Amino acid sequence: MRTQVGIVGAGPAGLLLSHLLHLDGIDSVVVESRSRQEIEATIRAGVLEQGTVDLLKQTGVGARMEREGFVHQGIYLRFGGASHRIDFPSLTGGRAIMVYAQHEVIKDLVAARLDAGGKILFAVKDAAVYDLDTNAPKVRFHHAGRVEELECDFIAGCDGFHGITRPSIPSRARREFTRVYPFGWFGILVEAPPSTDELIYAHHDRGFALVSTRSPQIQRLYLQCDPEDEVKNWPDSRIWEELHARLENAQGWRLAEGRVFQKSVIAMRSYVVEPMRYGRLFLAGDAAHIVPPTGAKGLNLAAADVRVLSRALASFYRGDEQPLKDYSATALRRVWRAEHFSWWMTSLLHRFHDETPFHHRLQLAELDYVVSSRTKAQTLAENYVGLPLD
Ligand code: RFL
Ligand code: PHB
Repeated sequence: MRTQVGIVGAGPAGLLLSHLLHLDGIDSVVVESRSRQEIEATIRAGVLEQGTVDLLKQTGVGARMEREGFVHQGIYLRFGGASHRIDFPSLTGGRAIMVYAQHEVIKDLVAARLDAGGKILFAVKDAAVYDLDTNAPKVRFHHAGRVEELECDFIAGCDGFHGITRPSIPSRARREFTRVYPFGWFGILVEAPPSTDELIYAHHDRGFALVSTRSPQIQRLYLQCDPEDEVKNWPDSRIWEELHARLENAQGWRLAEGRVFQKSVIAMRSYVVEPMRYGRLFLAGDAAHIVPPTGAKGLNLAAADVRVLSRALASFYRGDEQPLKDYSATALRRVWRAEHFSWWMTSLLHRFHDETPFHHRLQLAELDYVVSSRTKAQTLAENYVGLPLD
């Protein structure tokens, strides 16, 4: 098998890259270790930045999102017993966010690729990449009982944080930056009506909590937990007790309960590898960087990476290699901005087990500043809706 760009991983990064390359007339093959059913059912992100929304619309994969997604014009920061709204359009020149689940984006992208005759190989085994420092890098894997070799001009490593492409870069050719947080998130999906019109990020003595949504019938809720915690330690009664305690306040707001039908523990980490390239292997999305979910940036960063990469590859095939040479530096600039924002939101809103009363007061002072200074609120808003892609 031969293609121009071999893409490892059919997450948002790999599928969107394949779609954008196709629009530029560039051929690609996506190899994915899981089944189509699995990737279309994995519950992850929910918030799309304005730039991601615009990109999906402009490239013809935004129709269902426009019908079924929810535009939110702000978020609430809740602390000290009161809620404070951050209004996005007035702080960012009219920008907003879209609540639309990641697996719905995946379904839309898979459908678009397959309708256009695109090649996605699901359920491949033992994928490995070779000859990265030559002009003919290769992906080898098992598929449908056979060993296959895909010869490429370039390989895109879009296989997430636990993938095989990043570790294929010799350790002397990469530098890693990591921070692991001393807490995780306990996430649930609930059959219940919405309790709020916009997301609530709550700072509380018992720990952080977040109220998000998926549809008028399904709500997505998170609460800070021990990173080693397990689902079996959280019967529904304990979940509701914690959520009520962390979210409800004297203003009379009440959280609607419902049937909990999905529970999971999510680790929190910040991670960046530099550079995002080795020879003819280019990393994009979670394969190259991880952010804690507090800033809702992961999927959006993946989209921003592949937009830069698809354009750079298109330039290469038109005879200009410079954008490809600049890919890592261009992408990393946005990555580090999002890393900072996600770290800041996380540090602002969570309880740290080793925190002193002094640190706690500093958090409250910072939160108060965010909701009382237009400049500070604007910093949060412009990062949350996402900085312009260009
Ligand atoms: P993905 O989505 O992990 O996709 C990688 C794909 O590669 C496949 N793969 C392999 N394929 C072949 N061979 C191998 N050896 C392979 N190894 C792996 C995998 O099966 C998979 O299909 O990475 P990608 O495309 O870079 O996308 C990144 C996003 O998924 C991630 O950043 C977001 O989900 C993060 N995130 C959020 N991001 C946002 O922008 N907004 C949010 O609101 C948001 N909320 C979240 C989140 C992540 C969460 N979790 C579960 C970590 C909320 C949560 C709870
Ligand atoms: C979600 O709806 O899953 C979600 C929303 C906001 C975040 C993280 C996750 O910051």
